[in-house]
Amino acid sequence: MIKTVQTTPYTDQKMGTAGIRKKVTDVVRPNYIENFIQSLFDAIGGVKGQTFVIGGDGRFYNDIAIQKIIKIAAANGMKKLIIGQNGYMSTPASSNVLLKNHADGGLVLSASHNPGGEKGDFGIKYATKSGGQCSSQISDAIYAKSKEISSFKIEDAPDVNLKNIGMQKLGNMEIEIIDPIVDYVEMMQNIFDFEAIKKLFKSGFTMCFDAMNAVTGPYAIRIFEEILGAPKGSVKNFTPKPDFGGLHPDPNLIYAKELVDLMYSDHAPDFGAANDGDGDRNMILGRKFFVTPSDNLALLTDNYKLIPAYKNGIHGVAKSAATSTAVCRVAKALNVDCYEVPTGWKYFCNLMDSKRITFCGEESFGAGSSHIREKDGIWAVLFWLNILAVTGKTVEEVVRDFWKKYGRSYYLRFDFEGIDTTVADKLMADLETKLPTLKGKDFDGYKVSEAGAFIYHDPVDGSSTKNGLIAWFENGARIVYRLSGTGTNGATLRVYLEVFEKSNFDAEPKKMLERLAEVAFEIAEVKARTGKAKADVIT
Ligand code: VG1
Ligand code: CO
Repeated sequence: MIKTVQTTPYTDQKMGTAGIRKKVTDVVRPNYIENFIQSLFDAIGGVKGQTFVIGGDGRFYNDIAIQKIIKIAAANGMKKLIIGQNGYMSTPASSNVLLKNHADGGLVLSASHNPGGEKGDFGIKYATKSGGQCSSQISDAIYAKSKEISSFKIEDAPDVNLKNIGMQKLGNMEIEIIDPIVDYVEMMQNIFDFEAIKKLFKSGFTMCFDAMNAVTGPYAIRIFEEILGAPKGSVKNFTPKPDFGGLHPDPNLIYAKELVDLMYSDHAPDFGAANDGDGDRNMILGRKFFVTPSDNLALLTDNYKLIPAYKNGIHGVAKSAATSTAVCRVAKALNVDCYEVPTGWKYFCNLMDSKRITFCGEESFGAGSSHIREKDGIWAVLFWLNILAVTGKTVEEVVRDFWKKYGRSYYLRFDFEGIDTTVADKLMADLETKLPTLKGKDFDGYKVSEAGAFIYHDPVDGSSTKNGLIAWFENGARIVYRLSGTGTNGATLRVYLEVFEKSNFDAEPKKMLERLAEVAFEIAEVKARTGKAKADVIT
């Protein structure tokens, strides 16, 4: 039975860098999810006769939100939903299922790397039939609808059982519960040399994969332990938990502490990796060695020939503007195009669809390729295992060889969190006016060569997007400033720093970037405006 329920709009249902992200306490307000989903369906012209893929990272409220969405979809005439078992599906797996089934859209219930639990965050990512997250034009249309919504339609029915794989029905809508890992494994087997990696583990190679109590645990157990033969126990924190067991599922040196401590200890395995809440980010470590994400993208690109799926050649590459220039040097050497886009995976999608690029990545621990339209954490881990299996090198040797060939970009990101949004917006606006006036100014050897807003012109759809501000220096150094679009607590100012070294490879990034950091904070008047003398998080 279909009910039409009267509702009043919320004014904050605007998507950020990757979908809508809110505090759980906001999302549990009456009809919050209902309003958002009905606005989404209305904004895209209805979903009658369509097929959608739905999953989530298992965080708190995943189970409640998914039932609401199922019932609203049925009431809006959706033909079919393909749902991950128990309502779980990683972001990359979801993109794969969407593309494989030629579905019309996809929803991933996730706030990605943000903390979970009752006091944490909740979110929803919306992908179109391209397999990638919707453009800002579409999210603007959803936002506009959400501000004028007056009713939603919902099927008045008991909750759907999401445990049993197979077909069922809700009203006229078909529901197929799938094991999303099966399709994901098949895709990975078609990309990488599983036999070579099996041999690597047979020879005694050891690894630790930290799933951070999030969605990739079961994928990692299946792939690394059961199929590839990594010793039992290689995958840690593998049970998805609604609060991620208290972990902050952001795979970096700060939040993946358990893994980092192990990898820097004397009984470290050969290889360490972690994924984030929804499985699209990766962190790679060797014994007492950390691979900077910007280097990671560049390195994977440089080694593409070792991977069966790419050995016959790649199109170009792309990076977000905030990511270091390492991959640009590789692209030049390989004689392929290198694109620079705003932050957010959606900006890579047109480039992949038009076969302009094969690989892309971001400094925020994201890398991926055109096999899907999302970044892919386990893909990056398998890429590394494949490289190590074929070359017989250690992680550190691979990176050092890379630096020898291309030089090293020392890179760090400084986050100033919880800033008043008005203060942050003013800081950025004033900085945008100030930066062009600094051209030619010398800050102790850092001479500004160019400075201003980063504006991306999409070569495929002709749209233009402004994202962040950049200062370039004559010695190759760069500063990028932008405000985060995934936070739920005031504004976060991100300051990204990079210096390039041709031969000095053994310094501490913090030391190498010390002066540039001072310059960056001074130019933006961070302390005077925010009261913060130091960054809250440095990654
Ligand atoms: C952050 C990262 C960005 C990433 C986005 C979504 O965005 O910086 O690179 O694409 O998160 O990733 P922001 O606007 O906070 O800087 V995920 O894994 O959170 O979906
Ligand atoms: Co994520």
